[in-house]
Amino acid sequence: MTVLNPLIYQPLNEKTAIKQALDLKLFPEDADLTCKEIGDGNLNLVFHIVDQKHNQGIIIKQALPYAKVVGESWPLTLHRAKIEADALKTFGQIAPDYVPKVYYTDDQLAITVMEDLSHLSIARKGFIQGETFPLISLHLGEYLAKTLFYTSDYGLGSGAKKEQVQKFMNPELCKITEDLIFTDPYFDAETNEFEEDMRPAVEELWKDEELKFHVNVLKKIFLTDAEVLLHGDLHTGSMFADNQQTKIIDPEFAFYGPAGFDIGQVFANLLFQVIVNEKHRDVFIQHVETVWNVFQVQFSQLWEKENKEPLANTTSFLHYHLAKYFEDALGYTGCELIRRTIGLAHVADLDSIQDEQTRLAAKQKTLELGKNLIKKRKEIRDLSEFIRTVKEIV
Ligand code: SR1
Ligand code: MG
Repeated sequence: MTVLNPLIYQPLNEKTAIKQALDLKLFPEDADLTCKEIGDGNLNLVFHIVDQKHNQGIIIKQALPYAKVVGESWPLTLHRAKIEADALKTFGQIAPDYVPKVYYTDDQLAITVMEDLSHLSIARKGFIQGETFPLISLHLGEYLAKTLFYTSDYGLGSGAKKEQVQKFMNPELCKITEDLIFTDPYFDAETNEFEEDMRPAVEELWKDEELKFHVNVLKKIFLTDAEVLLHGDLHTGSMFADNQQTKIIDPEFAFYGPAGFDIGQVFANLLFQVIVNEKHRDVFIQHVETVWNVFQVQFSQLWEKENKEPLANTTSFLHYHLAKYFEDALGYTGCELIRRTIGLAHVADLDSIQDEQTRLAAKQKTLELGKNLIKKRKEIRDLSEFIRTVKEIV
């Protein structure tokens, strides 16, 4: 339940956001500040403040006490702003090249003031406009290897890791994921959204007992396997990129969960482009391959060099982990493909397709691929089998 102190918390507007920036002395005294609210996500306000005189900017992100995508009828904890700020700081220490700098945080106001990344594009928007961001998969593989290793029992030591598990308890945001990814798409829930023409495929999915069993297993792993500190919402709308740089933003869903969840969300959101982007299909298949290959190599190096558990440092135990992460990742890839197609919070990769037949055909494929990956994740034993499964359906 969200408890607000109205004397302290106030949603900012473009004027008060500028005042906040001035009070914090984040700009020179002679700055000429303009501010625009640019938040286009599902939950928060985002103010872009620019000093036109010195051509410098900052971002002030503020959590709203409700989910913006639905409205005030869906109250949501402001504590997520602290989780996000703490996660940005943790990930920023581990993988500084890939995380925006945090300049200031205020838990009461639920604000995080951070680096202006407006020279980059949101990866999803860039992809839809025809960009491929050639280095993004290498960067994502490295980001995943570092964040998932250094926050684990093996990278941190079990005592320090337990302190982190406690710090990143995030029950309200986890519940959103539990409902929207693992529950609602599998029955006739009010939150679901799909075209009437999709109904036969959706009703078939609701009746698929084998699929629902596997989704329950994946949900159970999500609920109980506190392996690593996850970003928790690692889709391509949470990434800024250009041809040289990648920055990962928005970790308000961060919590200790199964490593395969972040990897699976990355796979799924690249696979939307594999499905819809005929021109660059091979590039996006390569992106999926690179994410896993780079992750695997770098995670293995960290495992061998930095492992805090002497007895755990064996090749067979490393392979046990990589196999588990891969299997889980395939399952979570499938869950993300399905929820973004028929659940709440769709993706523009699919919904911006103007031609109805093309759009519906793409959605049939995301559902088909999603179901296959969830059910067959134990049989798909390596990357080449994964890519073969993708190609068979696409
Ligand atoms: C009510 S929040 C809906 C979705 O937006 C966020 O970005 C997460 O993906 C969440 O599931
Ligand atoms: Mg987000």
